Amino acid sequence: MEIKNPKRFNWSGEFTSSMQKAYADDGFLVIDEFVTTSVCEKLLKQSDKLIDDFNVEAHRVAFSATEQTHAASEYFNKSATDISFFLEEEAVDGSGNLLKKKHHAVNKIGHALHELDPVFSNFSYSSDIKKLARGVGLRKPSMIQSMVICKQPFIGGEVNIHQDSTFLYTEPETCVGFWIALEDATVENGCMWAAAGGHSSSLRYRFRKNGEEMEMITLDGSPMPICDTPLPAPSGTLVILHGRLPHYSAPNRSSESRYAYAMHLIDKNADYLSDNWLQRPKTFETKQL
Ligand SMILES: O=C(O)CCC(=O)C(=O)O
Repeated sequence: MEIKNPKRFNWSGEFTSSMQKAYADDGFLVIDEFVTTSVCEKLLKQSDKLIDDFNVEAHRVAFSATEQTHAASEYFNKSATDISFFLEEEAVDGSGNLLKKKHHAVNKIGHALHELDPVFSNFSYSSDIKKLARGVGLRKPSMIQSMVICKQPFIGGEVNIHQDSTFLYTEPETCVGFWIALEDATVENGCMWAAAGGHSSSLRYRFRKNGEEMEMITLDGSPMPICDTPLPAPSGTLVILHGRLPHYSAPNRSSESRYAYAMHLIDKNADYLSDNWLQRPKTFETKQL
């Protein structure tokens, strides 16, 4: 496989025509120094504070209930409307006991940070994010999901190859991911890899509700294109990912964590399907982008 280098841009406050072309050609856009060091530090500090307040014992009890998979899927569904904590697979033993300190055990925090946490909310609804959302073609952008992905040292889990529209499906498809490196993401600590141009191929799967259960249905059984482009991202880099773009990240076996903040947006003009996993009651207040 020929390894490609991503095109890289800088943010001048405008979504330029060359950015538009790169996004249309590749299905991703890498913008260096999009977020200042001090803002990255602020978001990291807030992530740390959220983990400080995370009651890991209550979490353990909930997950050691008799119906383990049921508890896990309830916890996952509920995370649409709160700030939940998911643990690295290698951080817990078979009985749910932590094998690591909690600050080194959390895999991800989500999925409503953009609405519920003042620090993340302030950042997520900034004017630059609004401008970019329009730049990538969302006419009525709506932030639907947010998460901090921790990729802990030594045990940071792999994120399997996927297309984001699999999980946040609209008709027509409009999902776009905004991913920000809060720490340096390198090939060594599990940066993302993408299939350049792979957003032009079909959507392979949908993850959807079927009654009380979730299921992954195949829409097109052909293999995903090969992810030929590593996306190393010094802290502060923004990576925009088209909803159809195949991408993944490898496990982190290095001694450096790789914190990132990811937001997923859709266009409100499209239909957000009622069988998507992430559902919010009408009473849940969402801000306007
Ligand atoms: O941060 C990662 O490793 C993966 C993130 C991702 O796949 C996404 O935001 O869609």
